[in-house]
Amino acid sequence: MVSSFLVTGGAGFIGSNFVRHLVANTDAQVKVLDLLTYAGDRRTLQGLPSDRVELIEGDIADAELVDSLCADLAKGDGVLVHYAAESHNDNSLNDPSPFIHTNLVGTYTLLEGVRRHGVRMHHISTDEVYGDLELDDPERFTESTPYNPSSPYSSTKAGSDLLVRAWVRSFGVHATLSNCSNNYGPYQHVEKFIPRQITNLIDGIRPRLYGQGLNVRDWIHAEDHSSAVLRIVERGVAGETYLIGADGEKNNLEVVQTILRLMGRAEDDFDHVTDRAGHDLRYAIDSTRLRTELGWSPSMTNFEEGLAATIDWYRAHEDWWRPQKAETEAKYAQAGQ
Ligand code: NAD
Ligand code: TDX
Repeated sequence: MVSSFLVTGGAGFIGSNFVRHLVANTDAQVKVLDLLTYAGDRRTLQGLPSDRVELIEGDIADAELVDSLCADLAKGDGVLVHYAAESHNDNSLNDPSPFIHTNLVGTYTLLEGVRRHGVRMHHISTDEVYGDLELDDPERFTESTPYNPSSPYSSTKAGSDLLVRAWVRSFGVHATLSNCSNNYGPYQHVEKFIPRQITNLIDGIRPRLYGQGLNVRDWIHAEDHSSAVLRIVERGVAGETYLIGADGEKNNLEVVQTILRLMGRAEDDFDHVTDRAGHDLRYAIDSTRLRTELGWSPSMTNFEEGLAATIDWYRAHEDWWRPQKAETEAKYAQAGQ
């Protein structure tokens, strides 16, 4: 059992879900390193026990800070789990620079910290590094699919994965990697597809579908992503990559129609808007390796139930998302979206 974790990006969407998962399922001490960018919020960690979870506000590219946190981790045989990233494709099309800083320079800085202090690391990545699939492609992404990223976001995530692999091979760093499909659940920023549409409907605005809505995403609940990451930390083989997915392929039109139905609206009550530049057509994960080698399986496999619970969460937590909503919609309006 791991007794201490340093979770980068733990005040963001998936990282904070992982911190909650650790608190509920382990006895570990958790430090969160988070810069609290527009996507991070200390209120996301509210209610967690202060004797187990500590938030350190700082940049993963701050070498001195990272060095001292890695030195602390080394004393307690702790593990660094790296979620921090600039994570939104649309933002990366407007301004790639923070993506270069955090996803590439930040990951490099962490790798040097764990190398210096002999600390274990798990690197969180995305299925987008593999590019996209045709709608009728019978193959899904596997651990051996070649990298072929499309956007500034996915190319910097791909670069961060390659840095981790190089530090494993060249310097013997003890790291594992995972590439997960699209997450949904509580605490996701309102810029992302599902929370944007739910909060639009709460505000009486029609959902906004890019293009024809035929792009396919492979949805997994953030809680299942967390259980998979903990399983990899506990049983994964150093140097290896595991793909995480829950067989949840849906096109965007189906998702919008399900949200509309669950929120009591007509299924055609949405607008088509300007498509995303370079929009990836389809992502799909084959997670056989994680299931057969590490015995993991997802538990929240009923998408409609998970979506209904997520809608309930956004209805009950308007105080959490409201401060970001107007600014986010103003940015989309400027882009014709
Ligand atoms: P998010 O944008 O909600 O959260 C990112 C967090 O990182 C924020 O709290 C932010 O403040 C923090 N951060 C940003 N730059 C930082 C820096 N320089 N130093 C320290 N902290 C910094 O992102 P998310 O959706 O929770 O994604 C988390 C991770 O999971 C990312 O690595 C992302 O690539 C990966 N991922 C996301 C998805 C998805 O569907 N959202 C799917 C697969 C993988
Ligand atoms: O208003 C919208 N309308 C719309 O049709 C928005 C915000 C999005 N979309 C479409 C674009 C995508 O096809 O919905 C799909 C999902 O969009 P996002 O939520 O922006 O996610 P995506 O681009 O698929 O990337 C997500 O999954 C992989 C995360 O944001 C990444 O961090 C992760 O790596």
